[in-house]
Amino acid sequence: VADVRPVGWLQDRTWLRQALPRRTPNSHKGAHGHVLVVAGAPGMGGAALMTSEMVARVGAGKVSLATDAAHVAASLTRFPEIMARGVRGAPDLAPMIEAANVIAVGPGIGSGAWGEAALASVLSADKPCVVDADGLNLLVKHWQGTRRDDWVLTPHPGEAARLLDCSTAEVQRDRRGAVIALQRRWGGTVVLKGAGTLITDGERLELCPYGNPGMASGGMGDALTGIVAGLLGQLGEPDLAARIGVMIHALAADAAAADGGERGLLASDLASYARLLANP
Ligand code: NPW
Ligand code: AMP
Ligand code: MG
Repeated sequence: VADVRPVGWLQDRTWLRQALPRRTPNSHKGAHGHVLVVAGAPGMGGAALMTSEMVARVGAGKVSLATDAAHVAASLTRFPEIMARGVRGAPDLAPMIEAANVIAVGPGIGSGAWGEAALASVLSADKPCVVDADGLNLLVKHWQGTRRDDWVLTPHPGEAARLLDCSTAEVQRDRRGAVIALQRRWGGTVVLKGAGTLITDGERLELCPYGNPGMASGGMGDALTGIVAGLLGQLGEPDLAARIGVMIHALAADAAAADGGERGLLASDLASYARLLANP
């Protein structure tokens, strides 16, 4: 793995315009990815809504949400564009997985039977995916030894410690070593979150110099998962989606904090800024 490179390229609009080209005049929703979000066990409906909103706001053509039935009405009220369905188990989920080309799994799925069954269905489908939050905790429990090229894992330092079987303090003492170790152990692209987020696919290692402590609030990570999955649906390249997604997320938070301050910054506040940044 090369040395950490600070990323300056997001402000290079030419580069970003090439990476996120304008839609052609005759483009249609089928050409921009159908992302399935699997999120929100009982009590965690907010995680499901924040993740799926961001998928839509960075431009995915279609967004489906598989969640606990109790969250469907709230989702339809807030985001009628999102196809939300209450799922009880694998038979409900299978057709939704089949219809999607990218899956985001984990925010608020809990560590119970619902989350376990949902993650098993997603991983058996062999589609590019973003795994976050409780999805990562379940990897530790049931999928030791699994490596995939086509997933993006987005642990915060606590989740990273569980994935590496060490303490959060050890992860934070050597974040570069930790993200490299995570990638070697689990494969794919790994995003180690927290101030100075690191991203590696095993070859390139990048540091996000943006973001602010206002982001230390519930739901921020769920928003990132949605942004990365929405970009993955359009770009098809996990590493590129992760790198651009992390930068859009952090820069959106910086813009929102510049407008209203860091204290009280909400994950939902990022949506309109993320949309602007996704249209370079
Ligand atoms: P410590 O205490 O330092 O050892 P958890 P969660 C550490 C859902 N949500 N720097 C720290 O560990 C999520 O999607 C739903 C250093 C901390 O105590 C998940 O599915 C919401 N350490 C689920 O809740 C909104 C850091 O990790 C521990 C760190 C549980 O997720 C909220 C916490 O991690 C939430 O998103 C850092 N930067 N960051 C909703 N509205 O529905 C974290 N740690 O135990 O995995 O709990 O992250 O809250
Ligand atoms: P999560 O802990 O999963 O909700 O994710 C929190 C998100 O906010 C991650 O993308 C972190 O990188 C970001 N974040 C949290 N605290 C900070 C901070 N102090 N500076 C920059 N980014 C942060
Ligand atoms: Mg999280």
